[in-house]
Amino acid sequence: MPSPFHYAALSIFPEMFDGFWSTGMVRRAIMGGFITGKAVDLRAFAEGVHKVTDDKPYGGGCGMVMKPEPLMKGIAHLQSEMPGAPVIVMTPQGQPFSQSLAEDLAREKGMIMVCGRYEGMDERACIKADMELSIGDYVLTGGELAAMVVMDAVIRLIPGVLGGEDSAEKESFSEGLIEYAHYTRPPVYEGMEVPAVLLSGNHRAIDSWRLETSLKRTFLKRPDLLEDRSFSREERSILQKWSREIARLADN
Ligand code: 6GU
Repeated sequence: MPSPFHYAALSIFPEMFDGFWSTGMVRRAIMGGFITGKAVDLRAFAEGVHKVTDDKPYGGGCGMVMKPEPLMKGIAHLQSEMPGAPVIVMTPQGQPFSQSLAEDLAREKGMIMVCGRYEGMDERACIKADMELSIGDYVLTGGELAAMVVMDAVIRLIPGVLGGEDSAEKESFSEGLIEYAHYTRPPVYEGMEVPAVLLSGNHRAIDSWRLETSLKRTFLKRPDLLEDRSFSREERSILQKWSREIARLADN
């Protein structure tokens, strides 16, 4: 058994992570000894009776700023527990998160997720960051949900976690196409039939039907994903078949 990967979040709302650690595949990854996960209360690193983690911005303006000292102490504490783990600051100004970044991060021995709140963190605490990440162009009330999104995408890629070894790899965005359509029993539901090829037992025919529907769905729903794709021979021949079919219809 290889040693587990360690995931930690630094937050003023550590309880937000309770459901994340205790549910589904992340729970199984922890139970199976593949990973450890914890959320650490930023307030534990704050000074004084009131354990204040935020303060008014210099220069005025509305909103509050996260004080640098608790962030620095919290990060240093987690780094001493998890040597070598990258410090990832969650902020809407960060680099856009993607499947390819998830694949890179799944090779690290763990991650320290720093979750900002309020209007942001004191700039001087950001120097500790190895990476700043955003999960998209919209503003959340804090980095916690974003940190869970990133950890979720990374943890499912850790060898052994998914069970079916290659099942994470095979899926849509890693291959650059939208996933093919899935069906399970019953064979007819409210008059809608499962495509016959899936019941045929012909695995070559099933694979090529899946590739064709995957390509079709991508072409219709996310044509941008096909723009820079280097198509396989089989994909190219599917596109040429469509092209002939469309030309035939247009010539009618
Ligand atoms: Cl990482 N944080 C916040 N507060 N909002 C976001 C985000 C992060 N990513 C997208 N929106």
